[in-house]
Amino acid sequence: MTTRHSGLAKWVGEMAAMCRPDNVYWCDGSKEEYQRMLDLLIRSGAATPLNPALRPECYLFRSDPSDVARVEDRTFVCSRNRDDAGPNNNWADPEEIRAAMRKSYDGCMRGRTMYVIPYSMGPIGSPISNIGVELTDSPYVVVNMYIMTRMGSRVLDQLGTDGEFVRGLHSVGAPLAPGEADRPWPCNPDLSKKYITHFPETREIWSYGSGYGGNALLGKKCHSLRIASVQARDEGWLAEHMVILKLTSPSGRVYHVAGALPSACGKTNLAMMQPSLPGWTLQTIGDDICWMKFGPDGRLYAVNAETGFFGVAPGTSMKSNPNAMLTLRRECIFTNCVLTPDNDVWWEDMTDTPPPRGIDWQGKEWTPNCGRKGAHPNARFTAPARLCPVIAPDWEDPRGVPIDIILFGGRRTTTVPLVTEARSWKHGVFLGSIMGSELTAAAFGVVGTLRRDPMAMLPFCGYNMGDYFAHWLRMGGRTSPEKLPRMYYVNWFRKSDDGRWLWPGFGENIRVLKWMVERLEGRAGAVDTPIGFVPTMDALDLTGLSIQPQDLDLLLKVDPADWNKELADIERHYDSFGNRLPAALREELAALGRRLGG
Ligand code: TSX
Ligand code: MN
Repeated sequence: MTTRHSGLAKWVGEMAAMCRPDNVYWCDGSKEEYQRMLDLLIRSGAATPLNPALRPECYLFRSDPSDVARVEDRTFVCSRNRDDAGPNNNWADPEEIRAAMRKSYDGCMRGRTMYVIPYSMGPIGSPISNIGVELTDSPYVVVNMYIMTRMGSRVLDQLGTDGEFVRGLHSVGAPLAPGEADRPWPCNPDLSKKYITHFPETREIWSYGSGYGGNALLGKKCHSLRIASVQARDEGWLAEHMVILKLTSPSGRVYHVAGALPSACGKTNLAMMQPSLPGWTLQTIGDDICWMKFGPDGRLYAVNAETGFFGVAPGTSMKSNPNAMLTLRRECIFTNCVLTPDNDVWWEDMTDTPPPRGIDWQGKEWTPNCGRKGAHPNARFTAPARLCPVIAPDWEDPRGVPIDIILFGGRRTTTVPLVTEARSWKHGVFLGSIMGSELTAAAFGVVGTLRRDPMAMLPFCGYNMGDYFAHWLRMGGRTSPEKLPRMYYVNWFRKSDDGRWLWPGFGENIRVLKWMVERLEGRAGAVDTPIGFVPTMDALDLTGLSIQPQDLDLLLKVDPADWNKELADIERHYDSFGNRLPAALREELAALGRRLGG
Protein backbone atom coordinates (compact mmCIF):
# COMPACT_ATOMS: atom_id res chain seq x y z
CA MET A 1 0.00 0.00 0.00
CA THR A 2 1.00 3.61 -0.36
CA THR A 3 -0.59 7.03 -0.20
CA ARG A 4 -1.95 9.77 -2.46
CA HIS A 5 -0.64 12.30 0.07
CA SER A 6 2.66 13.57 -1.35
CA GLY A 7 3.72 15.23 1.92
CA LEU A 8 3.21 11.98 3.80
CA ALA A 9 5.00 9.90 1.15
CA LYS A 10 7.96 12.30 1.19
CA TRP A 11 8.27 12.26 4.98
CA VAL A 12 8.02 8.45 5.20
CA GLY A 13 10.73 8.25 2.49
CA GLU A 14 13.01 10.59 4.43
CA MET A 15 12.54 8.80 7.73
CA ALA A 16 13.12 5.42 6.09
CA ALA A 17 16.30 6.76 4.46
CA MET A 18 17.54 7.75 7.92
CA CYS A 19 16.44 4.66 9.89
CA ARG A 20 17.16 2.18 7.07
CA PRO A 21 14.60 -0.55 7.87
CA ASP A 22 14.70 -3.72 5.77
CA ASN A 23 11.06 -3.10 4.82
CA VAL A 24 8.42 -0.39 5.04
CA TYR A 25 4.90 -1.69 5.73
CA TRP A 26 1.76 0.48 5.55
CA CYS A 27 -0.81 -0.72 8.10
CA ASP A 28 -4.36 -1.14 6.74
CA GLY A 29 -5.90 -1.48 10.19
CA SER A 30 -7.76 -4.74 9.43
CA LYS A 31 -8.40 -7.49 11.95
CA GLU A 32 -6.51 -9.90 9.63
CA GLU A 33 -3.47 -7.67 9.78
CA TYR A 34 -3.75 -7.45 13.59
CA GLN A 35 -3.87 -11.25 13.78
CA ARG A 36 -0.85 -11.58 11.46
CA MET A 37 1.13 -9.20 13.67
CA LEU A 38 0.24 -11.19 16.77
CA ASP A 39 1.24 -14.45 15.06
CA LEU A 40 4.58 -12.84 14.27
CA LEU A 41 4.94 -11.72 17.89
CA ILE A 42 4.10 -15.24 19.13
CA ARG A 43 6.68 -16.83 16.79
CA SER A 44 9.38 -14.38 17.95
CA GLY A 45 8.64 -15.27 21.60
CA ALA A 46 7.41 -11.77 22.46
CA ALA A 47 3.75 -12.72 22.98
CA THR A 48 2.23 -15.60 24.94
CA PRO A 49 -1.30 -16.55 23.87
CA LEU A 50 -3.51 -17.03 26.94
CA ASN A 51 -5.88 -19.94 27.50
CA PRO A 52 -8.60 -19.52 24.84
CA ALA A 53 -11.20 -21.10 27.14
CA LEU A 54 -10.47 -18.58 29.89
CA ARG A 55 -9.33 -15.51 27.98
CA PRO A 56 -10.01 -15.86 24.25
CA GLU A 57 -7.89 -13.81 21.85
CA CYS A 58 -5.75 -12.49 24.70
CA TYR A 59 -1.97 -12.19 24.82
CA LEU A 60 0.65 -11.58 27.48
CA PHE A 61 3.86 -9.61 26.92
CA ARG A 62 6.79 -9.17 29.30
CA SER A 63 8.86 -6.05 28.89
CA ASP A 64 12.57 -5.70 29.48
CA PRO A 65 13.07 -4.99 33.22
CA SER A 66 14.68 -1.66 32.27
CA ASP A 67 11.66 -0.58 30.23
CA VAL A 68 8.58 -0.57 32.45
CA ALA A 69 7.15 2.97 32.52
CA ARG A 70 7.14 6.42 30.98
CA VAL A 71 10.52 8.11 31.41
CA GLU A 72 9.69 11.66 32.48
CA ASP A 73 13.29 12.79 32.90
CA ARG A 74 13.99 11.73 29.29
CA THR A 75 10.88 13.54 27.99
CA PHE A 76 11.46 16.91 26.31
CA VAL A 77 9.43 19.72 24.82
CA CYS A 78 11.61 21.36 22.18
CA SER A 79 9.99 24.67 21.39
CA ARG A 80 12.24 27.29 19.76
CA ASN A 81 11.93 29.42 22.86
CA ARG A 82 12.76 27.84 26.23
CA ASP A 83 10.11 29.86 28.06
CA ASP A 84 7.41 28.45 25.79
CA ALA A 85 8.11 24.97 27.20
CA GLY A 86 7.99 26.43 30.69
CA PRO A 87 9.25 25.22 34.06
CA ASN A 88 6.94 22.21 33.81
CA ASN A 89 8.92 20.66 30.93
CA ASN A 90 12.45 19.56 30.19
CA TRP A 91 13.57 21.72 27.33
CA ALA A 92 16.20 21.25 24.67
CA ASP A 93 17.01 23.31 21.60
CA PRO A 94 15.08 21.72 18.72
CA GLU A 95 17.98 21.75 16.25
CA GLU A 96 20.52 20.49 18.78
CA ILE A 97 18.34 17.61 19.88
CA ARG A 98 17.43 16.73 16.31
CA ALA A 99 21.13 16.51 15.50
CA ALA A 100 21.78 14.23 18.48
CA MET A 101 18.77 12.05 17.75
CA ARG A 102 19.55 11.78 14.04
CA LYS A 103 22.79 10.06 15.06
CA SER A 104 20.79 7.53 17.10
CA TYR A 105 18.18 7.09 14.36
CA ASP A 106 20.86 6.57 11.71
CA GLY A 107 20.40 2.92 10.71
CA CYS A 108 18.43 2.18 13.89
CA MET A 109 15.85 -0.02 12.09
CA ARG A 110 18.32 -2.30 10.30
CA GLY A 111 17.06 -5.86 10.34
CA ARG A 112 13.55 -4.62 11.16
CA THR A 113 10.39 -3.45 9.44
CA MET A 114 9.20 0.13 9.64
CA TYR A 115 5.44 0.11 10.18
CA VAL A 116 3.47 3.13 8.99
CA ILE A 117 0.45 3.65 11.26
CA PRO A 118 -2.02 6.33 10.14
CA TYR A 119 -4.36 6.95 13.10
CA SER A 120 -7.18 9.24 14.09
CA MET A 121 -7.50 10.51 17.64
CA GLY A 122 -11.25 10.90 18.03
CA PRO A 123 -13.94 9.59 15.65
CA ILE A 124 -12.81 9.75 12.03
CA GLY A 125 -14.05 12.92 10.42
CA SER A 126 -15.29 14.54 13.64
CA PRO A 127 -14.59 18.30 13.83
CA ILE A 128 -13.00 17.59 17.22
CA SER A 129 -10.66 14.85 15.91
CA ASN A 130 -7.10 15.00 14.66
CA ILE A 131 -4.93 12.70 12.57
CA GLY A 132 -1.41 11.45 13.22
CA VAL A 133 0.96 9.02 11.56
CA GLU A 134 3.34 6.96 13.68
CA LEU A 135 6.34 5.27 12.12
CA THR A 136 7.61 2.50 14.39
CA ASP A 137 9.82 -0.58 14.28
CA SER A 138 7.80 -2.23 17.05
CA PRO A 139 5.03 -4.69 16.14
CA TYR A 140 3.97 -4.49 19.81
CA VAL A 141 3.20 -0.82 19.17
CA VAL A 142 1.15 -1.74 16.09
CA VAL A 143 -1.11 -4.17 17.94
CA ASN A 144 -1.59 -1.74 20.82
CA MET A 145 -2.36 1.13 18.45
CA TYR A 146 -4.95 -1.15 16.80
CA ILE A 147 -6.82 -1.34 20.09
CA MET A 148 -6.19 2.21 21.31
CA THR A 149 -6.88 4.20 18.12
CA ARG A 150 -8.76 4.14 14.84
CA MET A 151 -5.98 3.29 12.43
CA GLY A 152 -5.23 2.16 8.89
CA SER A 153 -6.56 2.81 5.38
CA ARG A 154 -9.73 4.64 6.42
CA VAL A 155 -7.53 7.24 8.11
CA LEU A 156 -5.46 7.67 4.93
CA ASP A 157 -8.74 8.17 3.07
CA GLN A 158 -9.74 10.85 5.54
CA LEU A 159 -6.32 12.50 5.22
CA GLY A 160 -6.77 12.81 1.44
CA THR A 161 -3.98 14.32 -0.65
CA ASP A 162 -3.05 17.24 1.55
CA GLY A 163 -4.58 16.86 5.02
CA GLU A 164 -2.62 17.92 8.09
CA PHE A 165 -1.25 15.31 10.45
CA VAL A 166 1.06 14.99 13.44
CA ARG A 167 4.32 13.29 12.49
CA GLY A 168 5.54 10.67 14.97
CA LEU A 169 8.74 8.69 14.65
CA HIS A 170 9.41 5.85 17.07
CA SER A 171 12.22 3.34 17.28
CA VAL A 172 13.05 0.88 20.03
CA GLY A 173 16.68 1.68 19.21
CA ALA A 174 17.86 -1.89 18.75
CA PRO A 175 19.00 -2.59 15.17
CA LEU A 176 19.72 -6.19 14.27
CA ALA A 177 22.93 -7.26 12.53
CA PRO A 178 22.42 -9.77 9.69
CA GLY A 179 21.46 -13.10 11.25
CA GLU A 180 21.29 -11.64 14.76
CA ALA A 181 18.43 -13.09 16.83
CA ASP A 182 15.90 -10.62 18.20
CA ARG A 183 15.07 -10.35 21.88
CA PRO A 184 11.46 -10.69 23.10
CA TRP A 185 11.40 -7.01 24.15
CA PRO A 186 13.96 -5.02 22.18
CA CYS A 187 14.83 -1.58 23.53
CA ASN A 188 17.94 0.53 23.98
CA PRO A 189 19.74 -0.34 27.22
CA ASP A 190 21.43 3.07 27.43
CA LEU A 191 19.13 5.40 29.40
CA SER A 192 21.08 8.46 28.22
CA LYS A 193 20.12 7.60 24.63
CA LYS A 194 16.41 7.34 25.41
CA TYR A 195 14.48 10.39 24.30
CA ILE A 196 10.78 11.20 24.13
CA THR A 197 10.90 14.47 22.26
CA HIS A 198 8.18 16.85 21.13
CA PHE A 199 8.45 19.66 18.61
CA PRO A 200 5.24 21.60 19.28
CA GLU A 201 5.71 24.22 16.57
CA THR A 202 6.05 21.65 13.79
CA ARG A 203 3.68 19.10 15.40
CA GLU A 204 6.32 16.37 15.49
CA ILE A 205 7.23 13.64 17.97
CA TRP A 206 10.53 11.78 18.02
CA SER A 207 10.81 8.85 20.41
CA TYR A 208 13.86 6.62 20.72
CA GLY A 209 14.95 3.74 22.91
CA SER A 210 11.79 2.61 24.76
CA GLY A 211 8.98 0.29 23.69
CA TYR A 212 6.71 0.86 26.69
CA GLY A 213 3.32 2.59 26.94
CA GLY A 214 3.30 6.32 26.59
CA ASN A 215 6.92 6.35 25.39
CA ALA A 216 5.99 4.30 22.34
CA LEU A 217 2.23 4.53 21.70
CA LEU A 218 2.63 8.06 20.39
CA GLY A 219 -1.09 8.72 19.86
CA LYS A 220 -1.67 8.75 23.60
CA LYS A 221 0.29 11.16 25.81
CA CYS A 222 2.65 12.55 23.15
CA HIS A 223 0.04 13.44 20.53
CA SER A 224 -3.29 13.63 22.37
CA LEU A 225 -1.95 15.66 25.27
CA ARG A 226 1.46 17.27 24.67
CA ILE A 227 1.10 18.21 20.99
CA ALA A 228 -2.70 18.58 21.11
CA SER A 229 -2.55 20.92 24.12
CA VAL A 230 -0.50 23.29 21.94
CA GLN A 231 -2.92 22.93 19.02
CA ALA A 232 -5.81 23.52 21.44
CA ARG A 233 -4.17 26.70 22.76
CA ASP A 234 -3.59 27.99 19.23
CA GLU A 235 -7.07 27.05 17.97
CA GLY A 236 -9.27 27.73 21.02
CA TRP A 237 -10.19 24.29 22.35
CA LEU A 238 -9.15 21.97 25.21
CA ALA A 239 -7.03 18.78 25.11
CA GLU A 240 -7.35 17.35 28.59
CA HIS A 241 -6.30 14.41 30.75
CA MET A 242 -9.88 13.58 31.75
CA VAL A 243 -12.42 10.78 32.02
CA ILE A 244 -15.75 11.40 30.31
CA LEU A 245 -18.88 9.87 31.72
CA LYS A 246 -22.58 9.92 31.01
CA LEU A 247 -25.00 9.99 33.93
CA THR A 248 -28.71 9.29 33.69
CA SER A 249 -30.95 10.29 36.60
CA PRO A 250 -34.02 8.28 37.69
CA SER A 251 -36.19 10.74 35.75
CA GLY A 252 -34.18 9.99 32.59
CA ARG A 253 -32.26 13.26 32.37
CA VAL A 254 -28.77 12.90 30.94
CA TYR A 255 -25.66 14.71 32.17
CA HIS A 256 -22.07 14.50 30.98
CA VAL A 257 -19.09 14.85 33.27
CA ALA A 258 -15.43 15.41 32.36
CA GLY A 259 -13.03 14.74 35.21
CA ALA A 260 -9.31 15.18 35.85
CA LEU A 261 -7.72 13.14 38.63
CA PRO A 262 -4.02 12.53 39.31
CA SER A 263 -2.61 9.01 39.23
CA ALA A 264 -3.58 6.54 41.99
CA CYS A 265 -7.02 8.11 42.51
CA GLY A 266 -8.93 5.43 40.63
CA LYS A 267 -9.69 7.39 37.46
CA THR A 268 -10.61 4.29 35.45
CA ASN A 269 -12.68 3.06 38.41
CA LEU A 270 -14.66 6.30 38.26
CA ALA A 271 -15.03 6.07 34.49
CA MET A 272 -16.78 2.66 34.82
CA MET A 273 -18.35 2.98 38.25
CA GLN A 274 -21.48 1.04 39.18
CA PRO A 275 -23.74 3.55 40.97
CA SER A 276 -25.16 2.30 44.27
CA LEU A 277 -28.26 4.53 44.17
CA PRO A 278 -31.33 2.93 42.55
CA GLY A 279 -32.43 4.49 39.26
CA TRP A 280 -29.10 6.12 38.44
CA THR A 281 -26.98 4.80 35.59
CA LEU A 282 -23.44 5.66 34.70
CA GLN A 283 -21.98 4.95 31.28
CA THR A 284 -18.43 5.35 30.08
CA ILE A 285 -17.40 7.65 27.24
CA GLY A 286 -13.67 7.59 27.99
CA ASP A 287 -11.18 6.98 30.78
CA ASP A 288 -8.13 9.08 29.91
CA ILE A 289 -8.13 11.66 27.14
CA CYS A 290 -10.87 14.20 26.50
CA TRP A 291 -10.86 16.72 23.67
CA MET A 292 -13.41 19.52 23.96
CA LYS A 293 -14.60 22.18 21.52
CA PHE A 294 -17.43 24.66 21.65
CA GLY A 295 -20.36 23.60 19.47
CA PRO A 296 -22.59 25.88 17.38
CA ASP A 297 -24.93 26.19 20.39
CA GLY A 298 -22.15 27.60 22.56
CA ARG A 299 -21.84 24.50 24.75
CA LEU A 300 -18.64 22.55 25.25
CA TYR A 301 -18.63 19.17 23.42
CA ALA A 302 -16.24 16.33 24.27
CA VAL A 303 -14.93 13.24 22.51
CA ASN A 304 -12.82 10.40 23.82
CA ALA A 305 -9.64 10.64 21.74
CA GLU A 306 -9.07 6.88 22.11
CA THR A 307 -10.82 3.57 21.39
CA GLY A 308 -9.31 1.53 24.20
CA PHE A 309 -8.23 1.53 27.82
CA PHE A 310 -4.52 1.28 28.60
CA GLY A 311 -5.00 0.78 32.30
CA VAL A 312 -2.90 -0.09 35.33
CA ALA A 313 -3.73 -3.73 36.11
CA PRO A 314 -2.66 -4.13 39.79
CA GLY A 315 -5.54 -3.16 42.06
CA THR A 316 -8.18 -3.82 39.41
CA SER A 317 -10.68 -6.38 40.73
CA MET A 318 -14.35 -7.30 40.76
CA LYS A 319 -14.54 -5.19 43.93
CA SER A 320 -12.72 -2.05 42.74
CA ASN A 321 -13.90 -2.10 39.12
CA PRO A 322 -16.20 -4.93 37.99
CA ASN A 323 -16.84 -3.31 34.60
CA ALA A 324 -13.11 -3.19 33.86
CA MET A 325 -12.79 -6.88 34.81
CA LEU A 326 -15.67 -7.70 32.45
CA THR A 327 -14.01 -5.66 29.68
CA LEU A 328 -10.89 -7.80 30.06
CA ARG A 329 -12.54 -11.14 29.29
CA ARG A 330 -11.44 -11.30 25.63
CA GLU A 331 -9.47 -9.55 22.86
CA CYS A 332 -7.02 -7.86 25.22
CA ILE A 333 -3.29 -7.42 25.53
CA PHE A 334 -1.63 -7.72 28.92
CA THR A 335 1.85 -6.45 29.72
CA ASN A 336 3.95 -7.43 32.76
CA CYS A 337 1.26 -9.46 34.54
CA VAL A 338 1.66 -12.90 36.16
CA LEU A 339 1.12 -15.94 33.94
CA THR A 340 -0.85 -18.53 35.94
CA PRO A 341 -0.52 -22.34 35.70
CA ASP A 342 -3.69 -22.49 33.57
CA ASN A 343 -2.36 -19.85 31.17
CA ASP A 344 -4.39 -16.96 32.50
CA VAL A 345 -3.18 -13.63 33.85
CA TRP A 346 -3.15 -12.42 37.44
CA TRP A 347 -1.98 -9.34 39.31
CA GLU A 348 -1.82 -8.13 42.89
CA ASP A 349 -5.27 -7.56 44.44
CA MET A 350 -7.10 -9.06 41.44
CA THR A 351 -8.51 -11.80 43.70
CA ASP A 352 -8.52 -12.46 47.45
CA THR A 353 -6.65 -15.73 46.86
CA PRO A 354 -3.62 -15.55 44.57
CA PRO A 355 -2.80 -18.46 42.26
CA PRO A 356 -0.58 -21.08 43.98
CA ARG A 357 2.32 -20.20 41.65
CA GLY A 358 3.02 -18.63 38.30
CA ILE A 359 5.56 -16.92 36.08
CA ASP A 360 6.16 -13.34 37.18
CA TRP A 361 6.57 -10.25 34.99
CA GLN A 362 10.28 -10.96 34.69
CA GLY A 363 9.66 -14.51 33.43
CA LYS A 364 10.75 -16.09 36.72
CA GLU A 365 9.02 -18.81 38.73
CA TRP A 366 6.86 -17.08 41.32
CA THR A 367 4.83 -18.03 44.39
CA PRO A 368 2.65 -15.71 46.52
CA ASN A 369 5.08 -15.91 49.44
CA CYS A 370 8.35 -15.63 47.50
CA GLY A 371 8.82 -12.04 48.64
CA ARG A 372 8.47 -10.46 45.22
CA LYS A 373 5.48 -8.99 43.45
CA GLY A 374 4.15 -11.15 40.63
CA ALA A 375 2.99 -8.34 38.39
CA HIS A 376 4.99 -5.15 37.92
CA PRO A 377 3.21 -2.28 39.78
CA ASN A 378 2.84 -0.55 36.39
CA ALA A 379 1.60 -3.70 34.59
CA ARG A 380 -1.02 -2.82 32.01
CA PHE A 381 -4.05 -4.07 30.14
CA THR A 382 -4.88 -2.82 26.65
CA ALA A 383 -8.62 -3.35 26.19
CA PRO A 384 -11.07 -2.33 23.46
CA ALA A 385 -13.54 0.26 24.79
CA ARG A 386 -16.37 -1.36 22.79
CA LEU A 387 -16.12 -4.41 25.10
CA CYS A 388 -16.87 -2.39 28.22
CA PRO A 389 -20.33 -3.49 29.45
CA VAL A 390 -21.23 0.09 30.35
CA ILE A 391 -19.77 1.89 27.34
CA ALA A 392 -22.28 4.59 26.30
CA PRO A 393 -24.06 3.70 23.04
CA ASP A 394 -23.10 7.12 21.62
CA TRP A 395 -19.49 7.06 22.79
CA GLU A 396 -18.29 7.46 19.19
CA ASP A 397 -20.71 10.25 18.21
CA PRO A 398 -18.60 12.56 16.02
CA ARG A 399 -20.44 15.58 17.44
CA GLY A 400 -19.16 14.69 20.91
CA VAL A 401 -21.23 14.93 24.09
CA PRO A 402 -22.17 18.23 25.80
CA ILE A 403 -20.32 18.61 29.08
CA ASP A 404 -22.38 19.75 32.08
CA ILE A 405 -19.83 19.24 34.84
CA ILE A 406 -16.06 19.50 35.05
CA LEU A 407 -14.54 17.72 37.96
CA PHE A 408 -11.10 18.05 39.51
CA GLY A 409 -9.83 16.04 42.43
CA GLY A 410 -7.06 14.49 44.39
CA ARG A 411 -6.17 12.10 47.17
CA ARG A 412 -6.02 14.06 50.43
CA THR A 413 -6.30 12.52 53.89
CA THR A 414 -6.88 15.94 55.49
CA THR A 415 -8.01 19.51 54.76
CA VAL A 416 -10.01 19.00 51.52
CA PRO A 417 -13.74 18.21 51.85
CA LEU A 418 -15.54 15.45 49.94
CA VAL A 419 -16.82 17.92 47.35
CA THR A 420 -16.62 21.65 46.68
CA GLU A 421 -18.45 23.63 44.01
CA ALA A 422 -16.54 26.44 42.33
CA ARG A 423 -18.03 29.93 42.55
CA SER A 424 -17.35 30.67 38.89
CA TRP A 425 -15.35 29.42 35.91
CA LYS A 426 -12.39 31.48 37.10
CA HIS A 427 -12.63 30.03 40.60
CA GLY A 428 -12.91 26.56 39.06
CA VAL A 429 -9.71 27.12 37.10
CA PHE A 430 -8.14 28.15 40.40
CA LEU A 431 -9.29 24.88 42.03
CA GLY A 432 -7.93 22.91 39.06
CA SER A 433 -4.63 24.77 39.30
CA ILE A 434 -4.07 23.79 42.94
CA MET A 435 -5.06 20.13 42.45
CA GLY A 436 -2.86 17.75 44.33
CA SER A 437 -2.51 14.27 45.73
CA GLU A 438 -0.63 12.66 48.57
CA LEU A 439 1.87 10.14 47.23
CA THR A 440 0.99 6.47 47.62
CA ALA A 441 3.36 3.50 47.63
CA ALA A 442 2.88 3.23 43.85
CA ALA A 443 4.63 6.56 43.25
CA PHE A 444 8.23 7.68 43.62
CA GLY A 445 8.96 9.91 46.59
CA VAL A 446 8.01 9.88 50.25
CA VAL A 447 4.59 8.35 50.92
CA GLY A 448 2.15 10.96 52.17
CA THR A 449 3.89 14.04 50.77
CA LEU A 450 1.64 16.30 48.75
CA ARG A 451 2.35 16.53 45.04
CA ARG A 452 0.45 19.15 43.11
CA ASP A 453 -0.55 18.21 39.61
CA PRO A 454 -2.77 20.95 38.18
CA MET A 455 -5.57 19.48 36.03
CA ALA A 456 -3.50 16.24 36.08
CA MET A 457 -1.58 17.87 33.21
CA LEU A 458 1.81 18.69 34.75
CA PRO A 459 3.63 15.85 32.91
CA PHE A 460 1.49 16.25 29.79
CA CYS A 461 1.14 19.95 28.98
CA GLY A 462 3.20 20.64 25.87
CA TYR A 463 3.77 24.30 26.75
CA ASN A 464 4.26 26.69 29.63
CA MET A 465 1.83 25.87 32.45
CA GLY A 466 1.28 29.57 33.14
CA ASP A 467 0.07 29.99 29.56
CA TYR A 468 -2.05 26.86 30.00
CA PHE A 469 -3.89 28.42 32.96
CA ALA A 470 -4.35 31.60 30.91
CA HIS A 471 -5.82 29.50 28.11
CA TRP A 472 -8.31 27.90 30.49
CA LEU A 473 -9.31 31.34 31.79
CA ARG A 474 -9.73 32.64 28.23
CA MET A 475 -11.91 29.67 27.28
CA GLY A 476 -14.35 30.73 29.99
CA GLY A 477 -14.97 33.97 28.12
CA ARG A 478 -15.81 32.33 24.80
CA THR A 479 -19.45 31.58 25.57
CA SER A 480 -22.17 32.89 27.86
CA PRO A 481 -21.60 31.88 31.49
CA GLU A 482 -24.74 29.73 31.79
CA LYS A 483 -23.52 27.52 28.93
CA LEU A 484 -20.23 26.73 30.64
CA PRO A 485 -19.93 23.49 32.63
CA ARG A 486 -20.00 23.95 36.40
CA MET A 487 -16.79 22.99 38.15
CA TYR A 488 -16.28 20.82 41.22
CA TYR A 489 -13.40 19.56 43.31
CA VAL A 490 -13.71 16.07 44.84
CA ASN A 491 -11.76 14.15 47.45
CA TRP A 492 -12.86 10.55 48.12
CA PHE A 493 -9.90 9.99 50.42
CA ARG A 494 -10.35 12.04 53.59
CA LYS A 495 -9.58 10.17 56.82
CA SER A 496 -10.50 10.58 60.48
CA ASP A 497 -7.79 11.39 63.03
CA ASP A 498 -7.67 7.70 63.92
CA GLY A 499 -7.04 6.77 60.28
CA ARG A 500 -10.47 5.53 59.07
CA TRP A 501 -11.74 6.36 55.59
CA LEU A 502 -14.58 8.82 56.13
CA TRP A 503 -16.19 8.06 52.77
CA PRO A 504 -16.97 4.59 51.34
CA GLY A 505 -16.03 5.65 47.81
CA PHE A 506 -16.40 3.51 44.68
CA GLY A 507 -20.08 3.09 43.63
CA GLU A 508 -21.16 5.30 46.55
CA ASN A 509 -19.54 8.25 44.79
CA ILE A 510 -22.78 8.49 42.80
CA ARG A 511 -24.15 10.32 45.85
CA VAL A 512 -21.65 13.09 45.23
CA LEU A 513 -22.45 13.19 41.50
CA LYS A 514 -26.16 13.33 42.39
CA TRP A 515 -25.53 16.38 44.57
CA MET A 516 -23.73 18.08 41.68
CA VAL A 517 -26.63 17.35 39.32
CA GLU A 518 -29.12 18.70 41.88
CA ARG A 519 -27.02 21.82 42.19
CA LEU A 520 -27.30 22.32 38.41
CA GLU A 521 -31.05 21.98 38.77
CA GLY A 522 -31.00 24.49 41.64
CA ARG A 523 -32.35 21.99 44.16
CA ALA A 524 -29.47 21.11 46.51
CA GLY A 525 -28.35 22.75 49.70
CA ALA A 526 -24.86 24.18 50.01
CA VAL A 527 -22.84 26.14 52.53
CA ASP A 528 -20.84 29.09 51.28
CA THR A 529 -17.34 28.36 52.65
CA PRO A 530 -14.05 30.18 51.97
CA ILE A 531 -13.08 27.56 49.35
CA GLY A 532 -16.47 27.28 47.62
CA PHE A 533 -19.89 25.69 48.09
CA VAL A 534 -19.92 22.50 50.16
CA PRO A 535 -23.03 20.33 50.76
CA THR A 536 -25.10 21.09 53.84
CA MET A 537 -25.29 18.21 56.31
CA ASP A 538 -28.62 17.04 54.84
CA ALA A 539 -27.94 17.74 51.14
CA LEU A 540 -26.11 14.51 50.31
CA ASP A 541 -28.32 11.47 49.72
CA LEU A 542 -26.95 9.04 52.30
CA THR A 543 -29.86 6.57 52.14
CA GLY A 544 -28.67 3.11 53.12
CA LEU A 545 -25.31 4.29 54.45
CA SER A 546 -24.51 4.45 58.13
CA ILE A 547 -22.23 7.45 58.38
CA GLN A 548 -22.10 8.97 61.86
CA PRO A 549 -23.00 12.69 62.00
CA GLN A 550 -19.57 13.46 63.51
CA ASP A 551 -17.91 11.71 60.55
CA LEU A 552 -20.08 13.55 58.04
CA ASP A 553 -19.08 16.76 59.73
CA LEU A 554 -15.39 15.85 59.38
CA LEU A 555 -15.89 14.82 55.76
CA LEU A 556 -17.43 18.18 54.80
CA LYS A 557 -15.47 20.41 57.15
CA VAL A 558 -13.50 23.41 55.89
CA ASP A 559 -11.08 24.21 58.70
CA PRO A 560 -9.59 27.73 58.40
CA ALA A 561 -6.46 26.67 60.29
CA ASP A 562 -5.80 23.82 57.83
CA TRP A 563 -6.47 26.11 54.88
CA ASN A 564 -4.21 28.84 56.17
CA LYS A 565 -1.40 26.27 56.15
CA GLU A 566 -2.49 25.23 52.68
CA LEU A 567 -2.23 28.85 51.47
CA ALA A 568 1.51 28.94 52.08
CA ASP A 569 1.95 25.74 50.08
CA ILE A 570 -0.17 27.06 47.20
CA GLU A 571 1.97 30.21 47.22
CA ARG A 572 5.13 28.07 46.74
CA HIS A 573 3.34 26.03 44.08
CA TYR A 574 2.41 29.20 42.20
CA ASP A 575 5.96 30.56 42.49
CA SER A 576 7.17 27.48 40.62
CA PHE A 577 5.41 28.71 37.47
CA GLY A 578 7.29 32.00 37.33
CA ASN A 579 6.05 35.17 35.72
CA ARG A 580 3.65 33.57 33.24
CA LEU A 581 1.19 32.63 35.99
CA PRO A 582 -1.96 34.68 35.27
CA ALA A 583 -2.59 37.52 37.70
CA ALA A 584 -6.21 36.33 37.92
CA LEU A 585 -5.05 33.19 39.75
CA ARG A 586 -2.93 35.19 42.22
CA GLU A 587 -6.05 37.28 42.79
CA GLU A 588 -8.11 34.14 43.45
CA LEU A 589 -5.49 33.04 45.98
CA ALA A 590 -5.54 36.45 47.64
CA ALA A 591 -9.35 36.36 47.74
CA LEU A 592 -9.24 32.93 49.38
CA GLY A 593 -6.82 34.34 51.94
CA ARG A 594 -9.24 37.20 52.68
CA ARG A 595 -12.22 34.83 53.01
CA LEU A 596 -10.21 32.76 55.47
CA GLY A 597 -9.77 35.94 57.47
CA GLY A 598 -5.97 35.72 57.32
O1 TSX B 1 -10.89 4.03 42.81
C1 TSX B 1 -11.19 4.37 43.95
N1 TSX B 1 -12.28 5.20 44.15
C2 TSX B 1 -13.05 5.74 42.98
C3 TSX B 1 -14.02 4.78 42.52
C4 TSX B 1 -15.00 5.09 41.67
N2 TSX B 1 -10.43 3.93 45.02
C5 TSX B 1 -9.24 3.12 44.80
C6 TSX B 1 -8.05 4.06 44.68
C7 TSX B 1 -6.80 3.39 44.27
C8 TSX B 1 -6.57 3.44 42.80
C9 TSX B 1 -10.79 4.30 46.28
N3 TSX B 1 -10.23 4.02 47.45
C10 TSX B 1 -11.90 5.10 46.50
C11 TSX B 1 -12.69 5.56 45.42
O2 TSX B 1 -13.69 6.26 45.60
N4 TSX B 1 -12.00 5.31 47.85
C12 TSX B 1 -10.96 4.65 48.40
C13 TSX B 1 -10.66 4.61 49.86
C14 TSX B 1 -11.40 3.44 50.46
C15 TSX B 1 -10.84 2.18 50.41
C16 TSX B 1 -11.52 1.09 50.97
C17 TSX B 1 -12.75 1.30 51.56
C18 TSX B 1 -13.31 2.56 51.61
C19 TSX B 1 -12.63 3.62 51.04
N5 TSX B 1 -13.37 0.18 52.16
C20 TSX B 1 -14.46 0.14 52.99
O3 TSX B 1 -15.00 1.13 53.34
C21 TSX B 1 -14.93 -1.17 53.40
MN1 MN C 1 -3.51 9.00 31.95
